[in-house]
Amino acid sequence: MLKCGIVGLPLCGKSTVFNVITRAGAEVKPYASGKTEPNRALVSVPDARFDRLVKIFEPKKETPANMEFVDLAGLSKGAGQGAGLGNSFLSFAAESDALLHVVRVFENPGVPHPEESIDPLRDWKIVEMELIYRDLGVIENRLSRLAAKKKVTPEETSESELLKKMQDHLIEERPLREFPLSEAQKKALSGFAFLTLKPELIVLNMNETQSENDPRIKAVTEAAERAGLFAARLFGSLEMDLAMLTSGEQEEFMKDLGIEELGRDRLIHEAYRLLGLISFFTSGKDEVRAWTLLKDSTAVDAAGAIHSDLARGFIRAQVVAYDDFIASGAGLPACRDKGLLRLEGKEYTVKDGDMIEIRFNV
Ligand SMILES: Nc1nc2c(ncn2[C@@H]2O[C@H](COP(=O)(O)OP(=O)(O)OP(=O)(O)O)[C@@H](O)[C@H]2O)c(=O)[nH]1
Ligand SMILES: [Mg+2]
Repeated sequence: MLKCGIVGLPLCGKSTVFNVITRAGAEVKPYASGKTEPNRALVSVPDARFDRLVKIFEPKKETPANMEFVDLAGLSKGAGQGAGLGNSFLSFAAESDALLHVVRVFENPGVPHPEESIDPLRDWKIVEMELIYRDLGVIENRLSRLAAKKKVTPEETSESELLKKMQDHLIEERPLREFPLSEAQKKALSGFAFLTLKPELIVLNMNETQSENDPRIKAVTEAAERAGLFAARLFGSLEMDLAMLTSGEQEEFMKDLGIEELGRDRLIHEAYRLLGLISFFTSGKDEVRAWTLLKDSTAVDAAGAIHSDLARGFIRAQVVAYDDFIASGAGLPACRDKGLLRLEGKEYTVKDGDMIEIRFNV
């Protein structure tokens, strides 16, 4: 399951955004150990194709795609070099597939700001720097370990050459997202869980009284665009209040305020799209289920998302595109007759909307 970690400065509204996103049917389970574990919750991703498959198969069980959101402690300056509570939470960020970066825009005299003024562009950069420092630390550790080795393999030599280039890049205060890496290199580096390589969605947490023409909002939005990132706007507190109302009350409230779509739905969709996520489906009489993968994942990744046994014993994936399935009258035999039902190998790149059945042997 894909995990999205929520990062940001202390008191920028991370928990508020977490509550906005995870309210409906989401189970917030604080871990037994208490404060040292972040809040986690599952959110189901709305998908019309999934709803249609449920109608067609009438399964005993239906399981929409889920994403896990993890609400982390605030990152203070220096967290990337080991300071503050935020540091231990960076390891939870490292576990995440994607980051939701909350930036405070709202004015609220009752809520202190760690930097003592409202400046979203500055705040965004502070946190980006902490993420950069943390990645730098990971690289330095690895390089000194490699340097201490008596014998290095050719692979290790090329690894340390690459890491040194990445190190120079980070020292220039640039995220690894902007460092040219092939897919194969990214895969080889995945064990390092570099934070600045993760897809990131910025959430500007505003008051409903603030205008999007506010120069501070423009400044951070433009800087994000230059970095290839998107900054979504959200009325954090207002949306959290809305979440407490019944749906009838919600509608009325939204009409009064002239809001068409809940920020929550927009944000989940935005996160899904921007993070480059795709869905594939498994369907039958027992269960119709939607699964989430990162774009460019292979058939083995899909198998592994279902169960590690399926990845280990993978033989073939039987695949039909959702659109083909619907167009042929929603029957697998018809798809087979038309040659739309394919058998794919390990390296097959899964497409959004693929209906997949894994053949395996363990
Ligand atoms: N006016 C206003 N207040 C907000 C908004 N979002 C959050 N707050 C307030 O800011 C305070 C901090 O919000 P949280 O969501 O707890 O912030 P956080 O980032 O999780 O804080 P830490 O986990 O302590 O770092 C709370 O008192 C919120 O009510 C907003 O959009 N508008
Ligand atoms: Mg919090």
